[in-house]
Amino acid sequence: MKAVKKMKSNSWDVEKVRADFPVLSQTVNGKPLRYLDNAASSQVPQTVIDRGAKYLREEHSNIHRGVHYLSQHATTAYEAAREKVKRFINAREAKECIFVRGCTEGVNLVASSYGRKFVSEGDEIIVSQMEHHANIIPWQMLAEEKGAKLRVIPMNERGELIIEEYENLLNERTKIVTVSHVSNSLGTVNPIKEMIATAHKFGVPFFVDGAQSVPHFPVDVQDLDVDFFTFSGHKMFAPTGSGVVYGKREWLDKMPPYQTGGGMIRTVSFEKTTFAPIPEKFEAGTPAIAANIGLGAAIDYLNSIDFAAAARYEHELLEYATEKLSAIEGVRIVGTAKEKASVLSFTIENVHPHDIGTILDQSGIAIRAGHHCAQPVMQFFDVPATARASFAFYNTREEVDVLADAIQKVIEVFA
Ligand code: C6P
Repeated sequence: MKAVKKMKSNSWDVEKVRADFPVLSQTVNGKPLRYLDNAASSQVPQTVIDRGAKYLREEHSNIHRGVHYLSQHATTAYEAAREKVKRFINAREAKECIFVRGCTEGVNLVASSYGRKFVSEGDEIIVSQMEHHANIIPWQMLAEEKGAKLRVIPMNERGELIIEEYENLLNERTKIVTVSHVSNSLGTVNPIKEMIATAHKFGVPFFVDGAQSVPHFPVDVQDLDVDFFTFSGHKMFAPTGSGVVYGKREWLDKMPPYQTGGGMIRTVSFEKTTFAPIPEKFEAGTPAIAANIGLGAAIDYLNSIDFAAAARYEHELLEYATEKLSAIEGVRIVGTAKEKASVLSFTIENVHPHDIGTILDQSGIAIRAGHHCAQPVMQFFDVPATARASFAFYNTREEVDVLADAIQKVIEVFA
């Protein structure tokens, strides 16, 4: 095994951080687990596990409904988590942060609710060529339903959006632009602040799919001036079933409910129903209480570790991995944008990505292989699938070395 070089970010103590994540210390197939599938789901620190367990053991009850002790206690914990989200993304107010099951539900909520109110026949919706299916299909269905048109921002061979083409797509028929902050299949970090400013010149709101950005660097929704922003808890060290869609109040107040039922009304009669204000208007039914309290605990965790230093460390790790894999003959890196985060997609000549994933698993290395729910990206690069290593701040150079050695062995096996 190659020697582990010292990281440039000497402020980051990766071994100390790894000790916070119990899952990382196990062996898989007789080898130490090398968890490099963070873009699919990141791991959960002990503090988040403990917070979820405490809720289930001592506080479990429904929220916003009961006058009894437990219900009030759970409601307070749930709303405290919302406050943490507000501070984490720097929303103007906590009420602009709506809890959802995850990013997919966040996109569906806005496409359905904003779309019902503001999109009509002949209107246009701009998406990008590198979107996850979750940020394509809800808009595509909306367009079909309304007789509107989907316009697509193309990308170049490096996997970067062609900004001049984006500017040409904007016009008086554009009703919304929706782009991922970071591509899950390529790792490209899109220049969304500039793109948002351009859309606003046309009076057009901007939706950002932040599933792959929020876990990797600080995000400030006011600084971005973004109209809607969504992310999933399970990719940012929180449990599955947690997530947020942020929206500016000026939009959310005007939008109709997404789902209806208990917890989101002011009055109901058989003649007419009136709705609660935000955020309740968008939170019908009993939510994922334990998961979202866990999301609050994950934010506490990120606040406790110097997240900015974590982001710098992780970025250096990605650069190191890119260098190592690029040096292996037969490996093609898919997605070579100048600005990237976390994700390293690659193919190996004459080896199907699923075989790469299966062979690496035998060495305890967890990566993802497939189309990553981004088939238009695969079509653009003319590959059926890619293998994808994706990093978090608890990964190490040694893990990258083990990955590179294992890839070399795959190549030798198929030679
Ligand atoms: N990407 C991946 O392995 P959900 O499933 O709702 O938590 O997130 C959907 C989603 C939306 N946008 C982007 C950019 C994403 O990366 C994802 C989830 C996982 O890449 C599962 S396909």
